Formats: sequence, structure tokens, C-alpha cells
Amino acid sequence: AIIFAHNIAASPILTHILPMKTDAAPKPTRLEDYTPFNFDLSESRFDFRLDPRQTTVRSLLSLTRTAPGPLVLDGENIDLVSVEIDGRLLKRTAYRVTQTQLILDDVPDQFALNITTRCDPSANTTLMGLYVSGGRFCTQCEAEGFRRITYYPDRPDVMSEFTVLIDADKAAYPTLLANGNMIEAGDIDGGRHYAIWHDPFPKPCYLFALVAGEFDRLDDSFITMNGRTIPLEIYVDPGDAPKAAYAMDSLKRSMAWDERAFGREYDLDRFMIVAVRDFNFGAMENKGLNIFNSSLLLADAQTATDLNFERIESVVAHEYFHNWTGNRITCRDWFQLCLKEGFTVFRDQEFSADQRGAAVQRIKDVRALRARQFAEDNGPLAHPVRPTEYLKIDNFYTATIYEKGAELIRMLKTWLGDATFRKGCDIYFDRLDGTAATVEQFIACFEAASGEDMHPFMQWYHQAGTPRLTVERHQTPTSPVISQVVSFSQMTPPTPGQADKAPLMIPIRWQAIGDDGPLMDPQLTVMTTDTQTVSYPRFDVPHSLSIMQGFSAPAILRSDATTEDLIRLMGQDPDAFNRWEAGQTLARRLLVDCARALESGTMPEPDPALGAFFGALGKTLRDDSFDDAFKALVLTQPTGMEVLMAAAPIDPIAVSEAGDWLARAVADGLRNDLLQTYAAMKDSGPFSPDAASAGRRALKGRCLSLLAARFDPLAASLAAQQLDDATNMTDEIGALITLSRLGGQRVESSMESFFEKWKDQPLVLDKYYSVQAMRHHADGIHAIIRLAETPTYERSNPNRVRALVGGFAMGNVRLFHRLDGSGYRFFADQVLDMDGRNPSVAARLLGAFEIWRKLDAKRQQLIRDQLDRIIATRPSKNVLEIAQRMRGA
Ligand code: 0A1
Ligand code: ZN
Repeated sequence: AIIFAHNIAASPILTHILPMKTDAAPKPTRLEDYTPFNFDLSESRFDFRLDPRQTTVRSLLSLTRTAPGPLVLDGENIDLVSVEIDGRLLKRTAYRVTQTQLILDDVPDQFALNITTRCDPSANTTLMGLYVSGGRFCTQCEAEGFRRITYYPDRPDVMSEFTVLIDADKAAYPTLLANGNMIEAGDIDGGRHYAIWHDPFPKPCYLFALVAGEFDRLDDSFITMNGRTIPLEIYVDPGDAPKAAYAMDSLKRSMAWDERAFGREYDLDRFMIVAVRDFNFGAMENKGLNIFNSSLLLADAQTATDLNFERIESVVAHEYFHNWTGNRITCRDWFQLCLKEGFTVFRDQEFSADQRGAAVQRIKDVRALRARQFAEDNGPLAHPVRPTEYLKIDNFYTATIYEKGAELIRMLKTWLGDATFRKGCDIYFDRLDGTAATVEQFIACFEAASGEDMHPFMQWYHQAGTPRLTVERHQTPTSPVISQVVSFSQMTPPTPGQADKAPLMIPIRWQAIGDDGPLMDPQLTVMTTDTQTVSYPRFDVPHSLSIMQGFSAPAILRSDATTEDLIRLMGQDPDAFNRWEAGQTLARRLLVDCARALESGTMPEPDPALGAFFGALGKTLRDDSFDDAFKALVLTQPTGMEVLMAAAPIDPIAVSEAGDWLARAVADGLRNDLLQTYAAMKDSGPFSPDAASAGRRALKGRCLSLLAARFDPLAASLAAQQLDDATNMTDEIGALITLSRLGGQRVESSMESFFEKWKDQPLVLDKYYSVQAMRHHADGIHAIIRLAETPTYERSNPNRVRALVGGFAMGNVRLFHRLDGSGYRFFADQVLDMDGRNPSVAARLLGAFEIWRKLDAKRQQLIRDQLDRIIATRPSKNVLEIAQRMRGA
């Protein structure tokens, strides 16, 4: 066993920290400045003496020099107690301490370094490093949280074998967890106990985790492809264990899938997940000890919606898949973040597609990509999938790095084909296992697998912005021998700091479709230049082109398809994604026209396309060959964000009203179908979270909400009935939202009863706050301010704040965008309030302003004023970076 020193002397804390120039503009970190660390750190041992107010951490690092220079360790917000080299206490003059570093100028080439530090987890509101959530200790180290625990080379390319001793009060913290395998545990004097954990896989410190507290545990196990039995443990708040059942089931399915789809087996002897309520993001892939925001782990029929179940399944998979794409192979530096994130998102999307249906999954993923990533890529925060500089890396956990990063992997697969793609992955896992890698090394594996020159593909990693792909069909003379011609041209608009764009390699999957179905096999055209022309055989029947099937590239398509083409594709396209997309394209055109008309104060002319559009929607709704989830998506409009982007600059309220107008028109056109479908979906039997059952509920919910959009006389009673009868949260909250849209007497009392019923369930209370945040309160912003003052509103809990403030900014168009500026002001106040506690969450919230350039001039001015006000308060580096980039300063 490893023996740790337990005699940490109560020596005075050294506070002689060098002053920091506070007025200097913060210096960005640049990719081009990358240099390897100048020491090898084969083993790291840590001894944690846990105390909520004063935790002592003693580290023992074995260092071997690999290049000249001082030893520089990172550290923030910690008190240094002592430094020893090979057991000898160093004099205070032997090292320098700044706000962010511990520097030892003169050290041997090989030595053991002991550092003792102290920190105050109970005062840590940033939720980075070691903190206390609900009386339990937990950690969050990605990206740069470990430096808030102890002085250490806090960079992903320093990989070390960790041994961790935790010593804590036994009664208050009966469970003590860290990465890897537990090798020893026992009692110590004074009512304390300890556990020693060892992780045999060298890892960077961002994958370190420690958890201590009182938990309930859900147990299960998984037998790997090589017959190893892995105990699986999920740790939750006392009483919550039954709510972890779906996560456990998702975990086992993920483990089996990764073996099947990628040949990846789990490596440690046990796998643990812990749920915590105060968490900055969604979840974290710490080696062998994933930590989850409880909102992405806990679910049962009564308290969680189908969307919650769906997200739990995909996030559990995501974090588990990181064990290979992220942990076994990690990133050389944080610029390579997409190497683990893009690839892992791609893997979780493929898993979900396999579990829930490929077409429906693809549609949902693309909807999310368009709403979030396209907004980012076409706004002031646009950045490449592999950025070249940052102020705070936490600001780069973005839709671009995650979701666009995943699209790049998908394009690789489309381009190379399934077998070659898999071969490239195998080469990657084999060649780079145990290393901290770069995007170039990743791509080289696919070069090795395919023999292709992958150089042109790299442009996708360097260049920000969404390419526009224009498609034109050319008239050709009527001769049976001459083929028809279609031309593609691409253009990427400038983004901040990148004025000139080069052509990208764009895989375009396409097919000609007639009235009885496809007229040819799907084609794959890989575009590498600005324009490209291809020909196809002449068909002497009316036909349309289905372009970018399966959404084969993250591009904005500008097609010359007519309404007739789109209606044909809605009925005949064998590619389910494009069948859905045809309806979306039509709806987008109608919405943009309507929004513009409303903005200029006119009512939209009745569009001649509407009749055919309703006809096609109705046909889909009545067709039993489609699953319910697909039908629900066909009945879902493009997001307001998509319309805003297509119509910008525009009054956002006109966009929202256009949405109401189209929903009303569709509901008028399809009233009987909607009522019948609603009735048919109503009795879905006992709750099951599976995809088919969720699809029924989704379709039922769509029908109800469309009926409510036309203020159908039946809508209110159906919703009220549904609320009373609901046996699951999907139906319950769906009915509540519908009632809140309809307005009237019943709303306040329904809200009140919902609150009373659920006020002891934090995750449901979050839902309550977000529904309230999105309502059209008669007294405007005052209602939102009152909500923020209710006793159950917890301003230091990120989930609660995201529910109210995020829900308000992203989901309450009418109040947020009020022309008196009250919505923007309230929002900026909340961001600043959060910034005082938790800069990383504050900066992410502030992202809601990224659309400001797409708005009308008056609102642009109002938001500009708020951004300037935020900058003038000298906020955190996180908020400053986002506000300045947004402002375009
Ligand atoms: N690697 C995690 C994302 C993550 C990043 C930072 C966090 O804390 C500030 C938490 C999670 C993932 O992709 O799931
Ligand atoms: Zn991830």
C-alpha cells in the first residue's frame, strides 16, 4: 500500500503572492505558441484531508526533466503551505508564487516534489475545482479546474498515473470516491476514515475526480466482449436511486454498442457515475468516475419528460464513449478540443440513431445544429472548429466545436464510406492509444486507411462560417440523348477575423425523384472547388432533385426548387431526412415572407402554395408507414432562429408572430386530422420511455399545440383534461404549456397547483421556472423579476438560473425583445449577478445576445448599450471575452 504523510503541520499559510497588474488587457493563449512541458511526470499522488472550509491537499510528484527551463506549475485561489524537494523543505526564497503560478527556477533533473496547499470548497461558487454541492464534495476539473485544487501542470498533454488518498469525517462523508480502483480503505482516529484509489491509466489532470458524501447507490454489472464482469454503480442523493434506472439501462446499452460499432471495450475494473445538483455543464467524463448534472441522469415517468429521457440516454452514452475518444486518447492542447468532442458527439448521435431510428435522430440533430451552431457560425462569436486563440477555454465549449465538429466526422464517413471510415477509426485507436493527440494525427489515420489526400478536408477545421451551397438546374434542349445538367456553387461569407474564405470539400448526396419515386440511384458528388457541374440522364417525366440527402454537409442550401418540386419531394423522396426537409423549406419560405410582411405592417397575402402544403402534410399524417415521431417532426415548424437568420435584419416579434400565423393556418387546414390523431394517440397505456411510445406522445403533443394555435374551441378542454389525467410529465407539462399559451382563467391556478405539487422536486421546479419564464405575462418584466425573488429561486444553482434567465432570453420573444429595453436590461443584470459567482455560467448565458446583429436597428442599439455596460463593469475574463467578441471591439 502507498503510505501517505498524515502529519500536515499547521504551518502558516504563505500569502506573499506577487502583485498582478489588474489593468493590463488579458493575454490570449495561441495555438502557434504550443510547446511541450519540460518535465515528465510519471506518477502523481495526492492526499486530500477533506474539510468543507479548509481542505488540505498534499501532493507528491515524480518529475524528470525533458528540456531546460524552470518548473512552472499552475495554481489559482489556493493557499500554499509548503514546498519540499526530495523531502527537504524549501526556503521561501527558493520559489516564486504569482496569482496563477508556482515557479521553481532551480530544480534537479530528477526529483520528488511535495506541495501542500489549502482551499475552501464551501466558498467555491465557481463550481470549478473542488466544491460542495448539497453537503457533498465533488470536483470539476475540465478544462482548467485542477489548478484550483493544487499547483500542478494543468494541461492535457501532461499524463500521469494517479494515486489518491481521501480522508474525511466518516459520519458526514460515508462514501469516498476517486478515479480507478479502490485499493485500500479503513478508519482513522477522530471519527474519520480514508480510502485510497489508484488509476492505472496515465491521464491528464482534467480527468481527475473526487467525490465524498452520503449517497444512495444503484448497482448493476456488464459483461464485456472478453468476458470481464464490470460492476456499474450510480451514486445519487438518498431516495433517488429508482430514478437512476434509465441511466443505468442506457449505460449498459452504450457499453454494448461501443463494442459492436467501434470494437471498444471498457478497461477499468469498475465504472461509476455520480449525480450532483450544482453543475456548470451537462456531465463530465472523468476516468471511471463520470459526474453528471442530476438533470441529465435522474428520470421517472412522473417527473421527467420524453426529452429528458432522450437526453439522458445520449449524454450517458456521450460520457461513456469519451473513455476511448477523450480519455484513452486525449488532446495535446485545448485547441484540439474537437478531437474528443466532435468525435464523441458523432458517436453518441450514431448510438441514438441506432436506438431510436436514424431518420428521426438525424432530423433532431440537424434542427439543433441549425438553431444553435448556425446561429453561432453566422454571428459575432463565429470561430473555427479548431480555433487558434482564446482568453478562457471554458468559452469554447460551443456548438461549433461539438456539433459542427461532429458534422465533420460524419462528412468523413460519407466521403470515405462505412468500411474505410471504420478502418481509419481502428488505426486511430491503435496508433494513438495512450497519447495526447492532434487533429492532424487523427486525419492522418484516415489518410492511411483510404490512401486519399486528406489535405483539402482540413480547411473545415480552419475556416469558420457556414457555406452557402447554391444549386441550379439548367434547361437543356429536348433531345433524348443529351443529359440534364445541375450546377453547384459554394460561398462562405466572412466571419470575424477571417475575411477571405477558401472553397471547402463538400460531399453532396443527391438523387432525381419523379412522381412515383426515385428515377436513379443516389449520387455522391464531392465538391472541392467554387463551382461544379454534373450531369444526369434525361428523364422524360416531371421530376425534382433531392439535394444534400441526409444533410450530407453542414451547409445552407439555396436551391431553385419550386413549390411543385418541394411538394413532390414531401411525398416521394426515399430519403426521410429530405422528405422532411422539403416541408421545412416550404415552411421557411412562407415564414420569411410572412415575417417581412408583418414587419412592414401588412398581413400576408393568402399564399397559393398553402393548399398543396396542407395536402402533403395531411397525407403524411394519415400514412401508417411513417412512425409517429417522424410525423410529429413533419408537423413542427422551422425554429424561430432559422427564420430570423433567413430574414435578418428583422423585428424578432414579427418572426414569432409569423410562427403563430403559420401554425394557425396549418391547424385550420388540418383540423379534423389533428383532432382524430390526437384522439388516436390519447390512450397510450402504461408509461414506457421507449422511442415508439415517446413518438406517440410527441405526435399527440404536436396536435394539441397546433389546435391551441388556432384557439380551437376544443383545445382548452382537451388540455385541461390532459392535465388532470396525466400520468407522466410529458403529458402534464405539455398540457400546462398549452394552457399557458391559451391564457384565461385556468392558467394561474394550474401554475399554482403545479408549483404546490412539485415544489420539493428540484428538477421539476426547474421546469416550473422555465414555463413561467416563457409566458406572456401581462405586467411584462415585473413578473419575471418577481419570479427571481421567490424563495425557491436559487440564484447560485446553474440549473435554476438557466431555467428562469435562459428560458426568458431564449424562449420569451415578446418580453425579452420589448422595445423599452426592459428585457435586455434585466437579462444583463442577471448575467452580471451570476458573473460575481460563476463566470463560466455567466458567459454562457450571455450567449443569448449573439443574435443581436440580426435584429432591427432599434434593438441592435439597445443590446449594444447593454454590452457596453457589461464591459464597463470590468467583468470576469469569461464574460469580458464573450462581450467583447460580441461587440466586435
Ligand atoms: N467534457 C464534457 C464537457 C464539460 C466541460 C466543462 C465542464 O465544466 C466546466 C463540464 C463538462 C463533455 O463533453 O461532456
Ligand atoms: Zn464531451
